[in-house]
Amino acid sequence: MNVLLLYPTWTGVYGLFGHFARRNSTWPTLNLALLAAIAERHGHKVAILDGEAERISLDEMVRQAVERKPDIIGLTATSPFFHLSKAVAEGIKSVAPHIPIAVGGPHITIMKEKALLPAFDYAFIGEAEESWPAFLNALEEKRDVASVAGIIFRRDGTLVSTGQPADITRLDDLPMPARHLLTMSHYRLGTLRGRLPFTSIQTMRGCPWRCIFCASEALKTTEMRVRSPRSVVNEMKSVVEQFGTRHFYIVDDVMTLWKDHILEIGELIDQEGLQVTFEGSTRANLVEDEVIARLVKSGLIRLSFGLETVDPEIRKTMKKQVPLEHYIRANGICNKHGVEALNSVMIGLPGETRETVRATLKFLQHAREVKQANFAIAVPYPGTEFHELAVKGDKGVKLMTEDFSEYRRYGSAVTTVGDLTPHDLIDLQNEGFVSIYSAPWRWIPMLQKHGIIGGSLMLLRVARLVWGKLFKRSAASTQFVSLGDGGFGSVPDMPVAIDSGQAANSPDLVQIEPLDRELVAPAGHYGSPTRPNG
Ligand code: B12
Ligand code: SF4
Repeated sequence: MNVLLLYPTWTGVYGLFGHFARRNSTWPTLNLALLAAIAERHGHKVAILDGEAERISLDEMVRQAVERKPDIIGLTATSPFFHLSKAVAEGIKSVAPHIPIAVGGPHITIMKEKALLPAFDYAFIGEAEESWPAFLNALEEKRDVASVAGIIFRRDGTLVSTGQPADITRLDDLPMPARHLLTMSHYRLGTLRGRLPFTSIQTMRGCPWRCIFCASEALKTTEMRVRSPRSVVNEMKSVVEQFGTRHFYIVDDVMTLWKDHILEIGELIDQEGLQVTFEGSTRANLVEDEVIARLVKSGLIRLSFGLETVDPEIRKTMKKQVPLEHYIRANGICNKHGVEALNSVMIGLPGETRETVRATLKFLQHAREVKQANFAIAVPYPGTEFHELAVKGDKGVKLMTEDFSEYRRYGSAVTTVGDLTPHDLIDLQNEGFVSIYSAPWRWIPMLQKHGIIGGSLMLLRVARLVWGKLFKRSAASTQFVSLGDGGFGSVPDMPVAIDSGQAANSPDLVQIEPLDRELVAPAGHYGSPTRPNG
């Protein structure tokens, strides 16, 4: 079968700043590359059209897709960009209605039948490493696809759902993502060391926590699976040899969850003599001095953590379970070892008021260890507890729209929170940006990361916001977004350099709240059942 996988360009919705966001960081589509490798393993001929990397508009993507005459097309979708996959599918169907179109990804897993719009023929639920090849083989052999678990499709006008797909337990058995189908030179990530050619890599799946703004439960990510460090480092080695790419973004939800795991990866990188750098995202309570010191030797250059808010009540409600003090300490550890630390902050969680937002900003102004932060508006993505609260209007949060294309984090808000309207939230986001970013001594790292043109645009943004404030124009009417950095789940983000001063003394750490259940490490790798680090 000729399989064509499409990744529609998405930063376009952010306008001119989206252009610079993409210039600063362009990500490979890891899921489609993995599904492509699996299809190739089963003897299918696969191509990937990455609209984001190749700078292909939606219309052009439709044209090229139809011209290639594939036997089946596959699209992926997150909630805020589902409308783009839908637009591409509709475009294709309008000129080539006979080409079957499948869609998968987090949005489909969460929305299920509701996502099977007329332009799509098949919707894939959950992890598709088994269902995808089984489906392709059935289609090719003209067998009934109803025998494949994990899909939804229409038959004689009614929806057929084949239930949950098989659990993917043995990550080591999966092939390496088919990066040879991507133009690897297009993928770059802005860091303080420049725009590094990079690729993403996954070393484990899952996260045991259940923050209310994260779709962890709906995506079943609380089921932990882990790859062997050997297979991870083999993949890194092959990427270096095949493509010369030496920077890796580890897409694990919590990169330092099991320290033995990540330390062993570091150990093997060293044993192999791989000259690589890597980064990832974690929780501040899982940042330990010795671990970071060790990982830096193997190439760790950046860590991201979600600080979110300083308000104690909101922190309780959001269920992140990381005491605030850990952020000061984690940033301090990163600074000490020369690791770039990105802190993400959220505005608009349940309980938010002007005062709580300003308290967070004040904290950031005084937390001298924190050098970079970005300000996102909290979005109640479907499948999250936050979404449920907002739909019901609980805890002072009310959902204003179910139009997911508005579910961006920058220059767009979809809830009211207490007295704060969506416009107030956008105003506060801009105010936060100005408050932190107008200090000239914070501009150096920004220029370092975004270059002269990108940096100037940022300064222009600050100037326009200040101008808007001076002349009492609503900042919400100028819907700016910030330049991309590529921190975890946060593009386009503008990391804000907050301070370049000396680290202050960290307060004593308080004990981390325990998980409400025992966490068992996946069998075979790390000995007896264990709790995560921290
Ligand atoms: C790395 C990452 C990013 C990176 C890279 C994205 C990329 N190009 O690959 C960046 C930083 C760019 C990013 C951006 C965003 N992200 Co993000 N991201 C992730 C993260 C951490 C890992 C994704 C990944 O590679 N997983 C590994 C692959 C193998 O798994 P997978 O993508 O789920 O794919 C499997 C199935 O879904 C299915 N599948 C997927 N597509 C298809 C297609 C077909 C045809 C089939 C058959 C099957 C199928 O099969 C795959 C194999 O099992 C996830 C969290 C997570 N743990 O997954 C969040 C996550 C996907 N991101 C999320 C969000 C919200 C965003 C943003 C909207 C943030 C923003 N800026 O506003 C943007 C959206 C970008 C976009 N184009 O859609 C949410 C999505 C929630 C939702 N309701 O859709 C997630 C789930 C985080 C969370 N827990 O809430 N993200
Ligand atoms: S936000 Fe991070 S820690 Fe919280 S549930 Fe999601 S992945 Fe886990």
